Amino acid sequence: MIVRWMVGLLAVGWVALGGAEERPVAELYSRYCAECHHAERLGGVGPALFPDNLRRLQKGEAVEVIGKGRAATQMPGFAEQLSVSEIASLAQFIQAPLTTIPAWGMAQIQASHLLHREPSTLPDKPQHAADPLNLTMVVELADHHVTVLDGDALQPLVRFPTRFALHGGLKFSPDGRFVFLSSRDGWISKYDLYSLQLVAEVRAGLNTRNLAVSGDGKTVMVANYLPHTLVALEAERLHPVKVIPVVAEKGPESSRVSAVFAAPPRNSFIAALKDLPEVWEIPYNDRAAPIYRATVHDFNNASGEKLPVDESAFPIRRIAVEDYLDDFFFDLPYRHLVGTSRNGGSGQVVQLDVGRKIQEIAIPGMPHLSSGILWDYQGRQVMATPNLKEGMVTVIDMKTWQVVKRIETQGPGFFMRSHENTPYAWVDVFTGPHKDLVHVIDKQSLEIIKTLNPAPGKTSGHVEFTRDGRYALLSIWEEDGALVVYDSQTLQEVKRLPMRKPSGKYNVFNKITRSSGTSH
Ligand code: DHE
Repeated sequence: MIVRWMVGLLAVGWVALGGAEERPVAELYSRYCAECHHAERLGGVGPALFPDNLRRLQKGEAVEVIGKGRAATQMPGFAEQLSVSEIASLAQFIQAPLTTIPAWGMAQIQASHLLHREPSTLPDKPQHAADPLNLTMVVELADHHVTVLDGDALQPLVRFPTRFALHGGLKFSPDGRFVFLSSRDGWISKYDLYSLQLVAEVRAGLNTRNLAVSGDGKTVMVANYLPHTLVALEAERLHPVKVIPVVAEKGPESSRVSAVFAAPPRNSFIAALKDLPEVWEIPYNDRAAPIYRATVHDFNNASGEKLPVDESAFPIRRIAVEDYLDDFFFDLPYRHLVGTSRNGGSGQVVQLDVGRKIQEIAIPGMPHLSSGILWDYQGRQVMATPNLKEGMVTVIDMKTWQVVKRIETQGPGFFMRSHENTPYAWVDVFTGPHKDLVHVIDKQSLEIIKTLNPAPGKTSGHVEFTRDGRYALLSIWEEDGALVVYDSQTLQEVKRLPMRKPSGKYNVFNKITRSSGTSH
């Protein structure tokens, strides 16, 4: 008996020390990585895994990430399933070049285009009785659906299937009639909120980050990790207009695009680049930002085909910055951008008209600027951002760029929201032992006045408000989750609707009026 116990103990120790027989790396990859990163390493829910795409990965970092996971992403640690040498083999495997990287240029994008409904045949009035500006889209990740919620009845109006794994905020046409969705594997969809049907779809990339709709409603810009491109689509039928390769001005280096945002007062798009220390501004008409250098690149796809586009369309203004900026926040006139790198530490304030950094802000941890919000505080405007690594909300004065307060929370948070008609700002505790908590912060005292625990033990996160700010809608972010409706004044629960892993929520009115309490 004792002998058997000792043999068992030795075997466990042997495995823990990495002495067990190593499984072939291809088998490990398909068992542990392919589901999220794609069988051919081209990316899916997780990014593509090959050297061109992983240039910023420090030496040894791959081993660390495979073993321990990556904070603020869906990447878990595999130290318990894989031996030390298996982790090392996988880290080496993903650094080996791919034999073929599929082309995804204009020809492929055009070929993927699907027109489900000719826009000229769509009705010109809503075909339902709900207030079209008080609809809220709820993304349900468990079974890839969107529920369209009637914000007055607080009841689902319709639920429609989406492409696999939507990510980033849903975006609306300026009049709020159409909603645009992007999936991590590159599909862009346009849905009509009058007739409640899909209009068009196109696959703009292989691994996509997000999309932005221009202030004039004519262009949809898509940010891709793979290939390293921005893709302009005309917004009516989603036909591709231009593929913009994201390359260094002088060198062969190219970059993934972390995200693209519309800056309507500037008539431009602004893109965050993951692998080049630059911010790109891309004007979409003549009244664009005053200073820019046009650097339009012909795009040649794998077969060398030249695009039939107006070369002067979408010129690129490059703004050099001191670090890679992965994540952005803008002031309301879009004159300033606050950017941070995911490596964390500090934020840079870039004045967009002059095109240079004007200030540094000390923000420890990993602020999640794209979830930041604004409000008026003691006669000035402040922004507040959750933090993906630390239990804190940082409140920053938008004029002096000084930190007004660091509000301690029960753990790292992902999302923050408020509304002009409520005195409170809501922030979740998205990860860690307190992932079931949501804090309510008084916007004037900057104190947490209540902490909600709507479903003990279950992840609660991401709040959106109804059009009038009367109700706050909170996700219980679980397979068999729910949408919890709170009275935003009394903070009492009003009702609970079962939903399948509800994630982001987007109210048409709050989004198209660019409420200061919502993300960009
Ligand atoms: Fe997101 C928005 C980046 C992981 C859910 N996320 C955004 C935006 C960016 C971003 C740049 C703003 C774009 C926009 O709205 O147009 N997200 C990143 C990352 O870099 C990160 C940390 C790693 C990654 O895997 O890409 C990341 N994000 C996640 C998740 O793991 C989340 C929680 C689950 C998921 O769906 O993948 C997630 N991100 C979201 C949501 C929004 C979002 C729901 C929109 C929030 C909003 O209210 O606008």
